[in-house]
Amino acid sequence: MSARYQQTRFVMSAQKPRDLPPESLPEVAFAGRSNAGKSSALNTLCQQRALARTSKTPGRTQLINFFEVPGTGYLVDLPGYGFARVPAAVKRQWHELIEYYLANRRALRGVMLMMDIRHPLKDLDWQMIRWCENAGVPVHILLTKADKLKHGAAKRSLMQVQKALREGGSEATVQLFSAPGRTGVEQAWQRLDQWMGVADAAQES
Ligand SMILES: Nc1nc2c(ncn2[C@@H]2O[C@H](COP(=O)(O)OP(=O)(O)O)[C@@H](O)[C@H]2O)c(=O)[nH]1
Ligand SMILES: [Mg+2]
Repeated sequence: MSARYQQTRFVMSAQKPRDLPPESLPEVAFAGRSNAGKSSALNTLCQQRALARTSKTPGRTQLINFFEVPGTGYLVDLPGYGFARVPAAVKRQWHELIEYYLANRRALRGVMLMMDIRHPLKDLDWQMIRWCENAGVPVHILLTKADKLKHGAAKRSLMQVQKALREGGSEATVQLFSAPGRTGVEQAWQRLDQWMGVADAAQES
C-alpha cells in the first residue's frame, strides 16, 4: 500500500513545448514503446484502474500528460514511441517535444523506462537512454509483463539486460515488473520516492 501514490490525479496535457506547465515540484517521466505497458504500470503504481488509459491499439495522440502526486511531485506520461503507422510529421513532433522536455526540464529527476521483457532494448529504447544520458537524467527500467515468462527465464532476461546496459556504458538500473502480478511495485515506489526526495525513502529501502 502506498497512500502517497494512491492520491495521484490527472492535471493537464501538453502538446507543444509552450504548453508545458511551470516547474514546481520534482517530476519523474514515464517512457516506453507503444504497448510496453506504460499505462498499466502507472495505474498499478498509483493503485487506480484508469488513471492512464490502457489499450491494445496504440494511440495516436502525442501528448505529455501530467499527474500530480499531491504535495510530492508529478508523474509525467510521455507519448509512447515505435508505433510504425504514425505519419512522419507526427514522429518529428514527438521527437522535438520529448527531446525538448528531457533536455530543458530542470524539475525532471529521473525517467522510468518501460520495456516488454520479451523485447528489451530496441533501437528507440537506446535512443531514449542516450537522450537521458545527454541530459544528465538517470534512468530506471521496468521490464514489464514479467508474468509472461517463468521465474527463471525472467531472472535470466533481467541479468542479460543488466549486462547489455553495462556493455553499452549505461548506468541505468533495471528491475522486473508485472502489473497483474504486482511484481516489483515496492521496488519501483522506492525509486520514485528517492527521485522525488520523499524524506523517509532511505529508511524504507
Ligand atoms: N500480462 C501482462 N500484460 C500487460 C502488463 N502490462 C500491460 N499489459 C498489457 O499490454 C497491453 C498494453 O498495455 P498498456 O499499459 O496500454 O501499454 P502502453 O501502450 O505502454 O501504455 C495491454 O493489453 C495490457 O493489458 C503486464 O504486466 N502483464
Ligand atoms: Mg499507454
